[in-house]
Amino acid sequence: MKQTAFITGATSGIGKATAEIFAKNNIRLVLCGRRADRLKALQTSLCKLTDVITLEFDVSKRTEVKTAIDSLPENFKQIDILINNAGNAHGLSTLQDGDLDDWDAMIDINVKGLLYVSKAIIPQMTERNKGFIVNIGSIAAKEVYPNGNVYCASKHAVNALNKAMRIDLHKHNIRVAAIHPGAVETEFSEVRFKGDIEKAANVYKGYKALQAEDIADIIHFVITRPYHVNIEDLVVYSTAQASATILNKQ
Ligand code: NDP
Ligand code: 8X3
Repeated sequence: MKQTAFITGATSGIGKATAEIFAKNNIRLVLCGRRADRLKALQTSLCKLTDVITLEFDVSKRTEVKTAIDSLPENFKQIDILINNAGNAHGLSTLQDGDLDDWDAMIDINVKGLLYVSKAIIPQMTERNKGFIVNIGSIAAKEVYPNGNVYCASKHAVNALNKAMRIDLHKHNIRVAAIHPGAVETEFSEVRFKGDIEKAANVYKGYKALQAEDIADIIHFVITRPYHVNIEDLVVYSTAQASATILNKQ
């Protein structure tokens, strides 16, 4: 029987690339995000390869999450693979100069959003004693770098929740994995710098950054190991990066 994956943040970057590799490998897809036009476009291109449905909701809005997941048609209610990927950084400044709305957004989306989606999907996994949850953390989940403060805190929380899921769910035969990328060239920096394209582009200049497809490929590797194998935690850098702050820029 074909597996079904539920991917948050499928409209861009890592989530979109994951949807594409999953579709090529015959995995049925529930694609989520707030931008309906992008969800539609992705559905139109991937439905040639696999069954695809889309859910437009904001992960940080509790009732939206529940209503969207409850609305899944009967033949899409069994989720075999949950990819908790939706997330972003908002701003890059010292704590004393931080913007409270940015802090709320990062904590609400990266932490509470991941929890709301997981809480809605886990019960059908524990009931079946089967499932896979992949949490997209970050090198910011492992290190705190200058001006990263609240984003790093939100990703440290993802790291903690990944461990908590392992502890709580392994007895239900559910696999849980976290992938922690260094810099990946996506829309991430455009969001962090609030649409300042030039500032965002600078982040990826002077070296070959990871691409969304590199992470998608690793996610696909992780979910296709034999069922008794659980890769719990992976840090992935480009060859040019050695820590959150050490980059071999030319
Ligand atoms: P992108 O900005 O390209 O993609 C972010 C995705 O998250 C979009 O699809 C966006 O969809 C979705 N999203 C954001 N906020 C919400 C929300 N409130 N509700 C629902 N969906 C939301 O960035 P990446 O692909 O790079 O980021 C994916 C994940 O990888 C994030 O968790 C990020 O923290 C993490 N990461 C990124 C790294 C990088 O350097 N790029 C490195 C390490 C980790 P929409 O706007 O349509 O809602
Ligand atoms: C994204 C990578 O180093 O900008 O999580 O925090 S970094």
